[in-house]
Amino acid sequence: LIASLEQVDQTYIMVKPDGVQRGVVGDIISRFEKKGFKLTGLKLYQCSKDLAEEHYKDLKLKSFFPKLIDYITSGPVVCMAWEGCFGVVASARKLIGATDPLQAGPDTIRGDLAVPTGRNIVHGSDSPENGKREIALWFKEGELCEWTPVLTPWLR
Ligand code: 3AN
Repeated sequence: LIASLEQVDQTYIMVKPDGVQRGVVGDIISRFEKKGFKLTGLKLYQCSKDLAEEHYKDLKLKSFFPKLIDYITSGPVVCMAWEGCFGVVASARKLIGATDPLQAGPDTIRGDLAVPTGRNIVHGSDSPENGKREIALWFKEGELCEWTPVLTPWLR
């Protein structure tokens, strides 16, 4: 347990344009805060088509790819970097719920707040490697903050 607490991972979480439009940004941030993960980056951002395509490059051959890019660039998103002990990436995906919100469990973000897969309001990295890649893609140097949680140092 001690060893796994020492290994720190990062995950990139993004409230998609529908989440911003629907006013659920605070609710979504709150779920990660309450879980005990550490916020290291946060911004409201209108992304370019190029950035959206790079972010979703693994889905380039999917039939829904053009619609996905239109959706992600349709308005501002909220970009977040969250840090936690080993397991933060998978745990964040549990909080988010299944890709298809109708299959997502109750008490998950998508299960509680979304209906169609094409408007599933939030993104979360699917591996620690992609967490690093996506945070580097969406944040510039100087936009991330290293800080020590004074009140809950045992959480990480
Ligand atoms: P997740 O976001 O749960 O990791 P991925 O990586 O398979 O799921 O898909 C990335 C995004 O592509 C989804 N969040 C969703 O917005 C969109 N997407 C995935 N599958 C479909 C689909 N069948 N139809 C429309 N959009 C989809």
